[in-house]
Amino acid sequence: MTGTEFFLIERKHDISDPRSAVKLPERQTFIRKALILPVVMIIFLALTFASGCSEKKPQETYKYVPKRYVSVGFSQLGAESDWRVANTESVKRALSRNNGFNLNFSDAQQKQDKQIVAIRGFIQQRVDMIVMAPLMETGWEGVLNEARDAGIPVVVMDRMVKTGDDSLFTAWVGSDFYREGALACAWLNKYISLNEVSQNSVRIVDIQGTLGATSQIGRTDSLRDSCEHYGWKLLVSVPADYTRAKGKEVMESILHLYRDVNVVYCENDNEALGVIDAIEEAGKKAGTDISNGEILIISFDAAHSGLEKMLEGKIALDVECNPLQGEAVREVIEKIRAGLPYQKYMSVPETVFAVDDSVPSVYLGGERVEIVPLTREILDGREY
Ligand code: GYE
Repeated sequence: MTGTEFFLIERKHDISDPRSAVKLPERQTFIRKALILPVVMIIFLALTFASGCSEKKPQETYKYVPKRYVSVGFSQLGAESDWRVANTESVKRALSRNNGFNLNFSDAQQKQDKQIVAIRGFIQQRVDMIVMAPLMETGWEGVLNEARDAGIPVVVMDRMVKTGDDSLFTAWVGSDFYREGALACAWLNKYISLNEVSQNSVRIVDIQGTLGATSQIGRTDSLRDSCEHYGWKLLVSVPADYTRAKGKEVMESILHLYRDVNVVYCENDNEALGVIDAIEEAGKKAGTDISNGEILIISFDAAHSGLEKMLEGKIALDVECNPLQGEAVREVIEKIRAGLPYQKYMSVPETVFAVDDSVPSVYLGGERVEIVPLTREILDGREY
């Protein structure tokens, strides 16, 4: 008799008469035997199922695998200017989640100690990479050494860090600030010659950026060199922290102290806006006719707000400093992580805009640089 038959007989008895003719010991044997089969079947089915699962495993292409984002700590120095805001947005766009990044952003509000605390925080979080736009050049050795000890590469953006050891940072993306200043001065030299203004009648003031920032150092240095070279009179250099409010405040005092100023060299657009406010409030005019009392304004950044003032005739020259550095930063990060060769120092392309077309180009160290007369169409087509 097979197990199956036993089972069927027992079931028969059970159904017809629960207290059936089968005696108790026999009945227990029946029950025990009858239980064997389902237990064996359950074990068999379980084993078959389990082995079936393990056979399928390699084909499971749909299994959920959490995406690995590259974690980046981004220490931005502040939000002092239109340039800075555009720069922050550019980095946020490039290092977005869609592009595979997990960005941790920190704004240091123009304070170096805040920036150092933020970078230390990124090191503690063990981020994959650090991007920093340093407030000033000096004072970074300590924290950069800490990043290096933790094995975290650092990409410096915009301004530079000055350390005794360039291997403390992995790459830099930014602009040549001395060159920007030299372009502005080369244009001014040609412009005043064309307008038959003698070089030694130029009385210029320098509204500097944040002291100790690479952009300030480069732009200030090239103005000083050019003043010496062309014989322009540099009346005074005053820092205004790259802000409109400070630019206005500083220019108000300058207008009291130096009544014959005829050129203002503003180290960024926001300062230039403040300078224009002060000039107009003093009943003077920002323009290009310096022989007739107008004050000629030179600026840097070519932000939308600055170029609008150029279309109104109030800024004569604006040397672009391109804040859209996010994509270059992303590229270099990806190369570093992939172990591919990359350029350690990278600059972004920049244009020089002028209020009119009288100077079509200038020469700098043998290189011809085009000067673009600004139009509404050009301005409306710009990204920032
Ligand atoms: O010109 C200014 C900003 O370092 C290039 O900083 C940057 C400068 C920029 O606040 O607007």
